[in-house]
Amino acid sequence: MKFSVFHTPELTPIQNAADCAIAIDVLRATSTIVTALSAGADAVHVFSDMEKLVHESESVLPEKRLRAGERGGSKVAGCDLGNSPLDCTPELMGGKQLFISTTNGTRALQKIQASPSVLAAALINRHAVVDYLVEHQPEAVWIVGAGWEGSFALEDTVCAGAIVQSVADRLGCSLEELVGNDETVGAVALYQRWQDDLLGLLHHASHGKRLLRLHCLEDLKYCSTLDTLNVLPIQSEIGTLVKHA
Ligand code: 3SL
Repeated sequence: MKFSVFHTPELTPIQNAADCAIAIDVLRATSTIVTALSAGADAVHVFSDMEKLVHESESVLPEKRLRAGERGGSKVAGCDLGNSPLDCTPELMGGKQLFISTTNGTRALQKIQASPSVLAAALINRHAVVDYLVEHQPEAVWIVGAGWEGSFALEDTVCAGAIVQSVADRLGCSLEELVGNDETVGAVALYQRWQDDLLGLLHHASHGKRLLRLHCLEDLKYCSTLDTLNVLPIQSEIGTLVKHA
């Protein structure tokens, strides 16, 4: 296995060369997708475009669907919910199709959708992602951070580092054997520095600060916790994620 980390969708090569590609948006899209599937959503459909989301979701009965939309951290008017994982309760999600569009996270997923295997990762499901990688051992693994509007995001990079470090630990191999680009070395170094204070790191992150201004401290706490949900979102068809069996 060789890991290549890309900090943003914009920095990800156009020509897909990954056997397995992983999108990360710790704050908060992939944390929300993991939580929605854990809470019983049947599937999550991702869109970068709100109009397309509304149009496509019309094909599902209103009582069977939920629309989630976020721009700039806030809920999009007219949607059932925004992008907080804390809203994804079993009562709300059970048996529903979730249609979601967010500022950056859904774009990261779209960027890698042509890969043979597409996963969504966050700190909360790091363990489930690592289990999959250790079992399947794909040759080239790309990890794409959502970032924020084209810029680097600390929280996505630290999660990439947490995944690579854990794979090295599980396989008992050196990091050198797993590293495919310099960004991967940086991601692991970031994780090694902050692994015992991930919430502290999220307080330094520009998007963490943005969410704190929007009174989302509980979201930061939730999203900074490692390995709490044993759920792996995997793409079943282009743009649709389901719980890996
Ligand atoms: O950028 C995104 O896709 C979102 O996850 C941003 S937010 O955390 O919902 O503000």
